[in-house]
Amino acid sequence: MSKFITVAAAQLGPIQKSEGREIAVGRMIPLLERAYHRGAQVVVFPELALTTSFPRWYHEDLDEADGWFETALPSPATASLFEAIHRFDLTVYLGYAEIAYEPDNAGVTRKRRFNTSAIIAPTGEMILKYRKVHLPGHAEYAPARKVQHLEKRYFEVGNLGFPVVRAPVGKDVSVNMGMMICNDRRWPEAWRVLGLQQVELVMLGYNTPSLNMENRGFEAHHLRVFHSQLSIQAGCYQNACFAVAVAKAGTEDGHEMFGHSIIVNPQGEIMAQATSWDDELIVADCNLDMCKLGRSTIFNFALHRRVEAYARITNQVGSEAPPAWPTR
Ligand code: CDT
Repeated sequence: MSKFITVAAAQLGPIQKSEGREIAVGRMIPLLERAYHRGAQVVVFPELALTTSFPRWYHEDLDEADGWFETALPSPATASLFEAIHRFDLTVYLGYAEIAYEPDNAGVTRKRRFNTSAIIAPTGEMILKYRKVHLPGHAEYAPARKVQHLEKRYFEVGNLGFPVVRAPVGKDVSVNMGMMICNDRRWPEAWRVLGLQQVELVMLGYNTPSLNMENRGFEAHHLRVFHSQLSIQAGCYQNACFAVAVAKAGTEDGHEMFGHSIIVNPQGEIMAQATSWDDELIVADCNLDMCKLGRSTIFNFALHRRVEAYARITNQVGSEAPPAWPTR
């Protein structure tokens, strides 16, 4: 018998700086309801789904930014979201900014900040937590930029690796689920670590500005979208998994982010794509048995991987120039 699940990408339109969690949650609950009526068992929301994409705003004192972070979930502001998750019997990916009091590498317990996502069970329990590993942007205010991207200021590098969990989804199916957050999708290493754990469903939220300020704001819009989709489609194909990749889209306080949320199958094909830059639900039926083909043939890792040739992947961070020819 085939293993089918129905998944939904719950794209969110813009959340303005002045809008609190009650606005976001008030828009997320109807999306959950629509997902339920369309037969979905899994719903994926974007990165930092409860607030505006706040790393574009500079706070000199980090503690002044605490209002953007969650110290507990559920909280009074998110309780109704968790109730809806329970009411509609859904498994949900939620991206949020997290403050945790926990030991650092030196063993000192202190206030730590992460860009986090969680898979929440229909009971409201947290099935799995992930903290973003690939933090883009910069740590200090950059006057030359039209848009700041201060993730390196507000967040520490995630310390949970790329975990995968097998958990029930709906009534009769268990699914190997893993997570990424935004910039992670551009890194094949992240996909492969998930693939090595036989991930079947990658859930991924993003907030991607339409302007590439690393390139003084210039990069054709279609290329911004192309690179996002290329990365996700390649990741799914090369690791024989599905992905639900979900944007926060539209113009937040004058700053544009592209949408194009997609659901991708293990062949790398786009099964569904959002067409607005607003709140929008897209749904796809996924036959998890499709993951078996790639995993047992061209990407049979046990048979074909050659780790002895990959040492540079984990021993080296930056690239090195090759030797010039002739070498004598
Ligand atoms: N949120 C996030 O990770 N966005 C990055 C672009 C940041 S531009 C400095 C992304 O890869 O989409």
